[in-house]
Amino acid sequence: MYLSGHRRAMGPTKPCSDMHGRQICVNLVAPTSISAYRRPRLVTRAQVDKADDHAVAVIGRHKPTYKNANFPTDGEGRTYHLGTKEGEVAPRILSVGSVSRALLLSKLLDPPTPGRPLFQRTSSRGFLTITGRYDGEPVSIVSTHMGQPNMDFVVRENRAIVRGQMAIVRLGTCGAVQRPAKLGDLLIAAHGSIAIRRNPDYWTLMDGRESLLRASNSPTRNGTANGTTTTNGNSGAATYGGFSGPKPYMTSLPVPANPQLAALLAAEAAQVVGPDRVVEGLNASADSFYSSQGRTGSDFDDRNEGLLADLVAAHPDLVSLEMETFQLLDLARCSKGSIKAIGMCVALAERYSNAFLEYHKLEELEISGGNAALRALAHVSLDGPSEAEAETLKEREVQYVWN
Ligand code: R1P
Repeated sequence: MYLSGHRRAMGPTKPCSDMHGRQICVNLVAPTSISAYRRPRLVTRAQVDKADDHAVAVIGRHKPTYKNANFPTDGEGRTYHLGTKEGEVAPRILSVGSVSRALLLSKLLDPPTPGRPLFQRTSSRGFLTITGRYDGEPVSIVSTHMGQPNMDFVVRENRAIVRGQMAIVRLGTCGAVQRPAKLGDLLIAAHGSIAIRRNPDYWTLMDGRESLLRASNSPTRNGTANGTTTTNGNSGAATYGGFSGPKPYMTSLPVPANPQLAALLAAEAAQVVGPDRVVEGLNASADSFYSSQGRTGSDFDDRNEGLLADLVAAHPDLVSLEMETFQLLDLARCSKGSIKAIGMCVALAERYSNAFLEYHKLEELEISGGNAALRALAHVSLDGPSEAEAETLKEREVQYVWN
């Protein structure tokens, strides 16, 4: 769609494509004529034909028609957030945080045949999927962005459009929680992952608790108020002068990683960077970068000063702290055996020394980790679709972008 009627009033335009790959134009700068210095009026793409010269369409708000509120897909079978459909995503997926990491690691894929570039699609929500082959095996690289809800989209929407068993490896960045994990190491969640969640009830109930605490400290009562030292921690409720209440941060029990994929990945990683740069252990995925990872500051009442120390005391094998692996492993665990998953992260920060990796070193480590992850993905054994499923696929003539 070309908004030619509005080009004159709105100045230069930038050509780009909409989510269907159709050519559209976006106005870039204010108009040059004095009368046209009026603030442009935003209209939806549906209204653009009736709009005046000062209107500019809100690009990207136009979505195809979705059916099924329970699991929305469009008329082509494309998922709601990732925008991919059957045949575009391989059963072996490398999930990475950023778009730039996905683009970088796509250079490690087998060179595409001339005139047939790698499949690449960016959804309206910014999820990028790149599909090609690695060591001859079809693989997809998906930029997952940040946090557990985004990992949930990636796992569930890809599961819905891929047939047969799947393998998903996350390659991210993380904080190294304790030695032997150090800056630049590849930390593998071979012992699984716990989740850390901030508990808003702690603050909601704080007033009531503090009055209980004051009462328990009063000279008319016996006992010691020990609540002041138990604002953080990993298990059980905090005690306030004999009254127990919720704690500011809650941690889950560990969920396991796939042992076969973990062993493969550890072996590949050791081969790429050397065994002394690979550490296997437990991961923790937090629901935020700041308070739930024990980062302190004075702007908010976070009550997290002892969080890291408590985590380490409760989990001596804890090595990495990030934001997505738990969701991946939890969904794989609940996938009825249909997903094998593991997470590996480059240690970008040392939480115990407060050191942060020089950013220019990150790309090299992403490539090392990417090579190890892609090798593990390409070589892990997966069950194909059942006979009945294979039959339906043939009947439906699904087109695979890697063929
Ligand atoms: C925070 O800066 C982000 O970096 C880490 C965290 O898990 C979070 O997503 O991983 P990625 O580098 O994969 O995004």
